[in-house]
Amino acid sequence: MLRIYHVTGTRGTRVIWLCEELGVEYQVEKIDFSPAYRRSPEWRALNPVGKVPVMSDANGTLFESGAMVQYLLDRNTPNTLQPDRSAADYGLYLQWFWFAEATLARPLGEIVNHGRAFPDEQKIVPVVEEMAARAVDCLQAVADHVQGKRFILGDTFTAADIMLGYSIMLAEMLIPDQIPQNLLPYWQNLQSRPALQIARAA
Ligand SMILES: N[C@@H](CCC(=O)N[C@@H](CS)C(=O)NCC(=O)O)C(=O)O
Repeated sequence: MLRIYHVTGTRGTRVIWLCEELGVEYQVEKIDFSPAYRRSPEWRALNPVGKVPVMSDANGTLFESGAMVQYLLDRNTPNTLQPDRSAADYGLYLQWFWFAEATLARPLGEIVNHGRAFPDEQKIVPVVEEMAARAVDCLQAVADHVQGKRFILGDTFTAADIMLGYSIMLAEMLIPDQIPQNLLPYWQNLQSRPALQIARAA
């Protein structure tokens, strides 16, 4: 059985969303998100850097959400959630898939980390503002690319939308007033998917 170790609202949302879209069976194991538990030997045995999510199956354990998504895509073929490797838009698909976590989620993660590490009076406001500005640049790049399209590759929903969708969800939580207006139709379109609604509630 596929197990997804998860905390509501965190990156395991991507993995649950994908399983729902693909019809893959899974079990959610809710974990204690306290720093103390995430530092415990029990949790570090599953995720050596103390983060979530973790996914396990008969083959072993993974602790990087994009790798989990890619693994599930490759192990559950045929599926329609990634273009064929020979397709013209395969490179574009890879770009947005990776961009979601490597470039867009990075400054957002720094805002979260800064908030956790420094209490209000120690917060360095220009640092947070700089990270927000970097995230907005990324959101704008997504918004510009999806203008006039339903999904990042056009009419076809792919796992790149799942990767991006979670990062946009994170941006909405952290910098709600700075989401570019022309990103909203795409984001609303993603939010209308039942699979995302199930994943957000999990
Ligand atoms: N690149 C990793 C990032 C994992 C990550 O940062 N997870 C967050 C929750 S969504 C976390 O556990 N944060 C706690 C911390 O960094 O202390 C992934 O995509 O799995």
